[in-house]
Amino acid sequence: MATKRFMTLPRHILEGEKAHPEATGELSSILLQLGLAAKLISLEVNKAGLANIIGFTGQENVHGEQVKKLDIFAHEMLIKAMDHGGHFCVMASEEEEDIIHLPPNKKIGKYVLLFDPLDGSSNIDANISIGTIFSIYKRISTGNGPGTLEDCLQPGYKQEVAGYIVYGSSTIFVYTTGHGVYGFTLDPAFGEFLLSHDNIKIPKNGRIYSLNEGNYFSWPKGLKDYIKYLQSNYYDGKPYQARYVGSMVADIHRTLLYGGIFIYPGDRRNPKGKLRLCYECNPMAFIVEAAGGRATDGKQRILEKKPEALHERTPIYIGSEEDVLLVEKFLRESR
Ligand code: AHM
Ligand code: MG
Repeated sequence: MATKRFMTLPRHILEGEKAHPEATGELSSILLQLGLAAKLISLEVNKAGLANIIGFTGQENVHGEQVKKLDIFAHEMLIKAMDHGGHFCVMASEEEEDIIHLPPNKKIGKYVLLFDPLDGSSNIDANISIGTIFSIYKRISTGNGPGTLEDCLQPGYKQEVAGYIVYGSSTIFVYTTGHGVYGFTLDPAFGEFLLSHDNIKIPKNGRIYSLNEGNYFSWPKGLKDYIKYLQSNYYDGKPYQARYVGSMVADIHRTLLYGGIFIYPGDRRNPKGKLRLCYECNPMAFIVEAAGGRATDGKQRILEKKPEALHERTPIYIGSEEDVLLVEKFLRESR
């Protein structure tokens, strides 16, 4: 291995591949393309504050050109970056109702790509962190033709790779193949992602809980009891802390590094919560589990849920193992 101090994302991916002689190099090539797309989306996200000057998104800029909304830009950028390598048979995006087929003239491959191009995009105007989330599966349909909806509706434990990119005070690319979670920070001068978070392990428990307390009165009783328990107890001699960005990638990134729990529950008004199983919860659960954490919908492991529909939602309790086990106990006891 090269010295960790100058481990770029491409180098890390290629060295990882060398360590697995059976690897075909396809996943490496996919990850390299995703890294490139991430840089291009990051550049555009960084310009978001200039929207008033160079033209509001969704409207014309001073050059008379149409400026795309950032989430649409990210959606189209990912498709453009990923549809020509010959690796995928089908894709699906949170921004599109149906599965996305490869253009007719492109080679069809054996992988499936699911992504949320720009999660938390309602935060853009306030300069709050947002992110891209992705998941890669192997196709289950037979033959070399286009992939199918069933290819996209696989349970999360079947993911080959999952990752996210957080566009925050810096841009960070985090991915896992299920063995080790690695984070790379984009050096804007150098234009490359450098390994900054080697083999991330989520703490066994943490001091921070993260959820939208505005929905308190609709929560299930077990969740109310759990939060009250945290608020009336101490962690390491100090009160528990509430932190909620309202941008899942940022909230999960913090949870991964500092420990604690992130929750988007089902409640009286929305029994399945808000977050999407295929685009948001499965990839985050795969990453958090690979880092030693836990993710459940309150009754079942997220990664074992069989999606019935592309845009299906699920409650999620995710983070440090002991914290998730404890909330599960509260939920069980109140049923
Ligand atoms: P989006 O996919 O429309 O961007 O919504 C998802 C976002 C998540 O990033 C975040 O965790 C959640 O919505 C916040 O929802 P709420 O404002 O209800 O707390
Ligand atoms: Mg989203």
